[in-house]
Amino acid sequence: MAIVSGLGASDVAETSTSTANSVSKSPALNDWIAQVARLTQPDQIIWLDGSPAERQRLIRRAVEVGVLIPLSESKRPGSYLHRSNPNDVARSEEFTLVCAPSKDEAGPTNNWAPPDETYAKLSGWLAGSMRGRTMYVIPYIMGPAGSPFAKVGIEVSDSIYVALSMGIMTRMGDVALEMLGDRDDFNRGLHCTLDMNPDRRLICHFPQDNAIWSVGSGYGGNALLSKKCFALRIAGVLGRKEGWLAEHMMILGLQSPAGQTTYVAGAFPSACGKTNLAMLTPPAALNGWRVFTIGDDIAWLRVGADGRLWAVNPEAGYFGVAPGTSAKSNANAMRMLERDTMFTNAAMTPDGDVWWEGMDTEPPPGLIDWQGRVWSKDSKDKAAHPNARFTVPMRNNPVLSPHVNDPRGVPIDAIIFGGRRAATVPLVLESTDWTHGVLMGAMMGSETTAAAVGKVGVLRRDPMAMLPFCGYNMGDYFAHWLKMRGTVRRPPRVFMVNWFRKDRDGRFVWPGYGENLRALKWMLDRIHGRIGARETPVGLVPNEEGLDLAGLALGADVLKESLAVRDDEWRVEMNSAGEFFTKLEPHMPAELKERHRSLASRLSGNGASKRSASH
Ligand code: OXD
Ligand code: MN
Repeated sequence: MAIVSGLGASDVAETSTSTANSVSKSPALNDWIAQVARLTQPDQIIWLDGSPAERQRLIRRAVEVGVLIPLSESKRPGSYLHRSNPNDVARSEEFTLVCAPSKDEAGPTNNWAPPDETYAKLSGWLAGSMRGRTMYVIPYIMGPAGSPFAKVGIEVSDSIYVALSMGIMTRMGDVALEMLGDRDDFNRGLHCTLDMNPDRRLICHFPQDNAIWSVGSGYGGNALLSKKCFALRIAGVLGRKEGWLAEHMMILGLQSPAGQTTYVAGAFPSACGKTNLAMLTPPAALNGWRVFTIGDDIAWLRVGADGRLWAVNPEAGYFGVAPGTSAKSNANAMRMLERDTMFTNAAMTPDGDVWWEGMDTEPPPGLIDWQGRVWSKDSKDKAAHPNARFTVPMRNNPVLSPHVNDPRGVPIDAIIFGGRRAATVPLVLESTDWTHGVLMGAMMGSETTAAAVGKVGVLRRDPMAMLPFCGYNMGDYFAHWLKMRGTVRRPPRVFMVNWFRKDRDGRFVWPGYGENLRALKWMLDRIHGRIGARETPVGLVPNEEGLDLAGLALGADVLKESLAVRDDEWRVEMNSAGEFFTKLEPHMPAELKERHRSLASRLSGNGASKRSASH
């Protein structure tokens, strides 16, 4: 039998210290666990069953060893605070590798290293790395159990924090072993924190082996291998092979006052408000409308028998950004976080609650910052880390969709692409057909956030919000999107949105949050053919009377600015996207280049005849 994980017998030493308390019916899984144990030599092996009693045992242990700090039972029942190593607070894109057989398969947007060399190097680091530690075997399902979308992964980890987080974020335990049965088609995820040294930190993907080896970090996006590593980078490769899409998208259901629900999937880069959008509270003037959450971060999309695109959220919990979450920005999230939540790198109040910047409450005296130091308003550092997170089961969400566990998923009528853009991109822009929609996604740019290590606020091209998560050549990824048009007979409409446009004084033009419903409502009106639009060289925008602004005191100039499409700004945008596309050669699809050229030629100053801007 081929050794799929790349753990060869020669890489491993015999160990007699490991004891397993369970085995699965899958010989391939049992062999793989034995191999990992021989390499890493844990003191004990615990197969997680996913039961509530087991969770309580793990929590007790995590508290004993100081990994979790219990919060006040009266203020945050069932909730805990975790303080990470200060060198390990965000995704490490520079240490994230796609170890496909060739560099060309990984493409120019990924860091690449040869698979054999990488397996050998990591095997060296991992040899004996779990001595004195417990190895948790974490079986999990991505997607609703029994769904044709669902896939099994097994993560092996030396981190109790990872084990507990995976119990929230996935359908974890015996349910996954049952689904796997005696088969061998599971994702093999090997995670070890080693000594948390950034010099020995690497998150490596081997798509050809359906395997991930992640070492040296305990941070969510690096260490919860179900999430970015499997459900996006590896699943993207599987999706290309099998004819579906794995995307960095939230999914929401928008119910009209008449009770009709339309499902929308939206790609936004990390920390750009996907969770807030997916849980949106409609403004008072639009009561009667309701938003229901299917997912807040990842969508797996397949073509249904009806020719529509159907989506599931493969996850079972949310790993969201805490700072900025408040009763005003996301009241549903504040309710969701009232209990049974793990917080990471939030500040702690003297009475055992959590606090973060943007919570819209005064920081209490005696606040303890995310590193455990006493904090005061005069402190120059933030009390909570800007990428402080909550990990919470989706069942806590007061607006969870009743269809979240539907094995068929939900039918998607609109896809939205949104970045964090101070200029150029209007509040909402509609594409004219699928190719144009794919181009909108491919042209996405966004200002960087604290979700990844590095400078914040720098504009970078982030196609479909997948720059850090596309597990293969980005040009081939665009081609896969174009090809989907062949099977999606009833494709969703595609829109671009921007909640983050700023005026000359640096203030946000559009009020955002719940008011974003107005843009969603316009999309629905467009989809159902109820309303016209204004044509611009780069797509369709609302007529000034097209947006429902009931109850919103928005000046005419503000509305105009929100919807403005300026040729000079778009010339810069087109050039910047064009430069990015050139980097993807020779994999950049001709059809997309052609559409990019033809849109650019419509902009004034680019040689084309000036078009009428009104319809
Ligand atoms: C996330 C991210 O954690 O995108 O979802 O970084
Ligand atoms: Mn994300």
